[in-house]
Amino acid sequence: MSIQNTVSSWEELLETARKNTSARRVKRPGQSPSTAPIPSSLHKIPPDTTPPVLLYRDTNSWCPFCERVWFALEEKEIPFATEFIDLSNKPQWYVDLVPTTLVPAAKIEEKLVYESKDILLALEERFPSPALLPEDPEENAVARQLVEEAETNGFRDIVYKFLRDAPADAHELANLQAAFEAKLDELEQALAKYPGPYFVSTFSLVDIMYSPHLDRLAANLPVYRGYHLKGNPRFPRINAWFDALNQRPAYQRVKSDNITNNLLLRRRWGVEPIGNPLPLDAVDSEKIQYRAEAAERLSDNREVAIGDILKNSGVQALAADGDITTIKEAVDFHLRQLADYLINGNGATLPGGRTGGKNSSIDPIFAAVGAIALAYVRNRICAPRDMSAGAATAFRVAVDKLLTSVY
Ligand SMILES: N[C@@H](CCC(=O)N[C@@H](CS)C(=O)NCC(=O)O)C(=O)O
Repeated sequence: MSIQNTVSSWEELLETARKNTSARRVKRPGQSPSTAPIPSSLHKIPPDTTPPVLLYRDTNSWCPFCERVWFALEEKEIPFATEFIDLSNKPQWYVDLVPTTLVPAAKIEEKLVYESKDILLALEERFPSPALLPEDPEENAVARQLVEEAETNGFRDIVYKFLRDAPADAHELANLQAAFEAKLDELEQALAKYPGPYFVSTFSLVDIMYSPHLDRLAANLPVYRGYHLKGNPRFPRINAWFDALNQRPAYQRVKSDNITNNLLLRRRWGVEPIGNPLPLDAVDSEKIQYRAEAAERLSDNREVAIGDILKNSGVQALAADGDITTIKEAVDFHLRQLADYLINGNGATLPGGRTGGKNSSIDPIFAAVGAIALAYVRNRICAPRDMSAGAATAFRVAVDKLLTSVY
């Protein structure tokens, strides 16, 4: 049997994947990012009309402040367009346009607004329904105050100091931890003031202000500080708040996943892990819509994925006489096997390597290329830049499974 015939073709894989998920993205040939999400509300305006909001955000979807604005746009179902700004090489027009030169910024019906908090308030003013601030005037004032305080109460400074600073000794680390816990105690108390899991009696901009930061902390503290926020009995309300947030479809669209957060802290901020990454979320990885979304993304964007692996993973070093034809074939095969496993392989016996069977010989170069390609994409996938957090989790779980059968 030829290699190509042992798993389905890309066309077959894409077709099956699309039958199992409605998730689609726009392709951006030759640009970064190579695909972009389609706002869930875009169908509300006629095709080819300009949406009322233009969001300027970071290319990698790592920016927690951009996440706030995206979260609100999705909650309020406001149609919007996105302009991606490369923060490592900001275009001069952006620097000229936005006084702080930071992302996010937005044009709301042509009016420029910057600073995530101010964008949230401006969106609320222009698109009041569904409301993300309470209707009751008293509670509305409390919520507005909490939104302001989220920027001024020292929360970010204190929590990220504990996460990112390299303390001189155990005493200093203990001080950073104590300051961090005291700050979270304040949030815990704030969450107790109104009935229900949120900061006020309904989901609001206050939750949006805190969510990207608390999510990153919950993912990274166990790995970088050996400290657990999720399941910590000191913070029952924060934990109930996480659970409530996770029920919101808009949050599922915009949030990142634990592994992306873990990798980002090491690569972008140079923080050294002291523990292993969190275990992958088994629930998300088993859901067919996430598995299909991951397979759809991989199949639809395969050319970019394969090109990236060939260029950046190190597999080129295995090419005999510099000829990458067989290397490319091996990468292509293993990625198709991954897409196939995502769609068809939940719980099934693993397919085995290229040859299989105990009397057949394994081609070690073919297997090595497969192992490199799979390990590389596992840590390359970034949620939600490339796919939703649920799909990225399903993707990584499937890769881990396949890596057990490469040789
Ligand atoms: N206070 C700002 C903070 C925005 C911010 O720090 N954005 C970062 C990305 S996470 C940025 O634009 N960095 C680029 C730079 O510092 O030049 C807000 O809430 O919008």
